[in-house]
Amino acid sequence: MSALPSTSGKTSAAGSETYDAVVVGAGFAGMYMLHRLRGLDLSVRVYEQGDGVGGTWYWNRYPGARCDVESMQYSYSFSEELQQEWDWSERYAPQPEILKYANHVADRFDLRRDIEFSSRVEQAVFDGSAGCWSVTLAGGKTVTASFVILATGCLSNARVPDIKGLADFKGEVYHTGHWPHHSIDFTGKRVAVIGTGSSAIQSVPVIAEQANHLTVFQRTANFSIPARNAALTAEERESFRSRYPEIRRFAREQTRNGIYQELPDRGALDDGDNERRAKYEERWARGGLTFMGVYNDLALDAAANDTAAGFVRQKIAEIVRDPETAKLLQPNNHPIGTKRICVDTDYFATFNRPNVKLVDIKSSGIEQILPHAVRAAGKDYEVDALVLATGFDAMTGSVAKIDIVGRDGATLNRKWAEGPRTYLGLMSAGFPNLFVITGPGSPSVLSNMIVSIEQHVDWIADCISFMRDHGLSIMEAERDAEDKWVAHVNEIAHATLYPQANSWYMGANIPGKPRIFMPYIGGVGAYRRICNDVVARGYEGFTMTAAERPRKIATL
Ligand code: NA7
Repeated sequence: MSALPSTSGKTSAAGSETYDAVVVGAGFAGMYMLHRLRGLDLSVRVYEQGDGVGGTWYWNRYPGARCDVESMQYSYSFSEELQQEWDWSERYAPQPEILKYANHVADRFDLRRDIEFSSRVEQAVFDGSAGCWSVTLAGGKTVTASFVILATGCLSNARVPDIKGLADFKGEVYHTGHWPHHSIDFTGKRVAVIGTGSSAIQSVPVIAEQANHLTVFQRTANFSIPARNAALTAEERESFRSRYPEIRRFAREQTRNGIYQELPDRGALDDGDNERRAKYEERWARGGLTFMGVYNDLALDAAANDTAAGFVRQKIAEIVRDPETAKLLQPNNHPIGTKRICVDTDYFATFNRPNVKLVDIKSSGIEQILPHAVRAAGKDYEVDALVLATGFDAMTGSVAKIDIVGRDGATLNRKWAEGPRTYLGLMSAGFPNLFVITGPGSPSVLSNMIVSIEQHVDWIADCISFMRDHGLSIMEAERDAEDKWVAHVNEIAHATLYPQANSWYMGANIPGKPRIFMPYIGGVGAYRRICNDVVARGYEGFTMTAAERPRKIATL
């Protein structure tokens, strides 16, 4: 437990609350950021729009919701006691257990006293002369802070598609990313799921077991690998715990995606057909995201990628009995892995159930929602409930909802209108003392998020500590450094197959959003070294100054 003194902010002469830092969001990023900044004795206020901690795991309560990274690795590493004491029950923890873990962390480190729940940040305005931010909450309250840290999450702005007639539907409507907190019972009902991304792939098998009838509307077929979820044994947990220092270090420093695994040393075409097939079979039997780690060129070489894609398509054909449905479920318009690969439990087999139907809407989409039906592919499908598994305005959506005004009245939304521009995914030029955790231009969603969150939080906390120690109060990304970083992020993305898919990585799921590959694809190990080198070279590419009217951190 933390033995730190209360870090409540002080009230200024003008009557507004003043903090060293405001953190937006109390998910895994916001909670750890609070913990680290408190450790520096800074006054911190966290604003969270939900009424509890957990972020993604607070909102995504749909049936079957689980993390696609294994529990023993999808967990904080900053506290040795925490990682030794917390018992994960399954290989992939279900959402309620991850939420319980988030709540445990909040209690264990006494975080709640500095978090204001049900508080949405609407605006943040930088005051150049005072060298601080004014942060305004829904409801009108304004506080000031030296630093603003956006821990707003990458998949937190649920997208309800603009489908004709949706508002006229008379039955129940749910979005997977905004699921109600009470339990939903589909027993005896006719349910429609729109979308076949990860959220649908996890929820479809569970909903199918409950519903009288389930219709799944598919615009794009997706690749999915069996999770092979199972209860974790005490021995398995112990095997991780005893090797945690090595596992965490390897995941952070040596891997691309922040997941401890053996690293491939050859390409798919370096093996003959039989050998390659045996390797894919072994990974398929093992299950999970590491399927893509079998060879080192699956994201780079179309012919290599085809071998893995073909293998998965064949598996789908073997599982799904109706040949027409099997064909529709076989992805054929993007290389495997270029849309986030899914991890499932019995997704494809669910289409063998007599109460489940797949409807292909590739060519004309959902035509209309009627009061009691979905009209698509020239037919009306009568339903009692609609599940929108239609995804998120990813990476930038939650940032864009805040009106962020930097130097000289420039807004972040205007600056990012043609695509997000950051230096290292951490800061954007013209917006001093504003940090983004796992922002666009960092590995972020291409990685085990907790690894990337911890790296960013530590970097930001160390940076603020450095500034305090050196009497500096304003930090800003240099435009030139930012331009070079944006060019680098683009260049390496376009050396891969990723931009070939209409993915949310590319902003392609949101009409009108610029098509830019948003995350940094260089890998968490390489990225960490770049960030560390920037620090070693005196925060190269950032300008750090004392303010015109210096404000000393922690003694405001
Ligand atoms: P995703 O992966 O963005 O999936 C959304 C799905 O919804 C996808 O199949 C979309 O088809 C479909 N979609 C979106 N809009 C429509 C409309 N208007 N009509 C029909 N179908 C539509 O979101 P998820 O929540 O499943 O997963 C997000 C991430 O969370 C996931 O990658 C994991 O990292 C965890 P499309 O592919 O765009 O044709």
